[in-house]
Amino acid sequence: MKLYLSPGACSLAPHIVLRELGIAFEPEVVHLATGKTANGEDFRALNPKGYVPALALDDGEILTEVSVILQYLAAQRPGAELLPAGNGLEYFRCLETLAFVSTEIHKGFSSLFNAKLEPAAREATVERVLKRVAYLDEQLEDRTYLMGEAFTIADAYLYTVLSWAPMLKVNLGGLSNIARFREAVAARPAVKEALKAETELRRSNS
Ligand SMILES: N[C@@H](CCC(=O)N[C@@H](CS)C(=O)NCC(=O)O)C(=O)O
Repeated sequence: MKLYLSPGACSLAPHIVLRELGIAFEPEVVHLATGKTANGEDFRALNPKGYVPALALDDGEILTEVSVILQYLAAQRPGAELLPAGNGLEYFRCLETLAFVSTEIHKGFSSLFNAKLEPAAREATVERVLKRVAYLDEQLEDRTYLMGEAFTIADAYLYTVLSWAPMLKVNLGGLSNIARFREAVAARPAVKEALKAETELRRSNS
């Protein structure tokens, strides 16, 4: 497999999950501004959406959308249970959380990257995103990870998007369960490896 990524972007979530699952993959940096990959490939020809992440499967198929790539990866190693097994409520709870992170938090943060956002709209967006993050802070009151004591794909996703908070000047101070969650995720060996690899990829591709 090949993961098309941009260091520090939402592609960090599948990057973490690939390492959590021990799946062999090749990282390929995409220069989003030019649409070229580090190898000089035309990224938009591979993925007309033009954004990362994109996962190239061994048969040449390209899979996109963070939440779907994460589910695909979890399905490759069902025994690892990064997505609760079966068709029970736990499975749907995890998908519910994944959708919440994607549509309420990822998309909220994404709009703050828009330099043309007017101050009032920015303020309203920050307020809305913080309300959503505060909801997760409450959920995390009695647990280490979003679904309980087991790390899941939803945690990799939430950790990734929350890592943008300082850069976007979103103050997560006061959300103590979120702070504990971020520390717990950051301490995982696969997460440390992914962050180290992305730092090196950023350096070697700048
Ligand atoms: N709906 C997509 C959004 C992906 C996305 O927002 N990617 C950002 C990086 S986090 C990106 O590549 N932006 C550049 C662009 O849109 O051209 C998903 O969930 O995967």
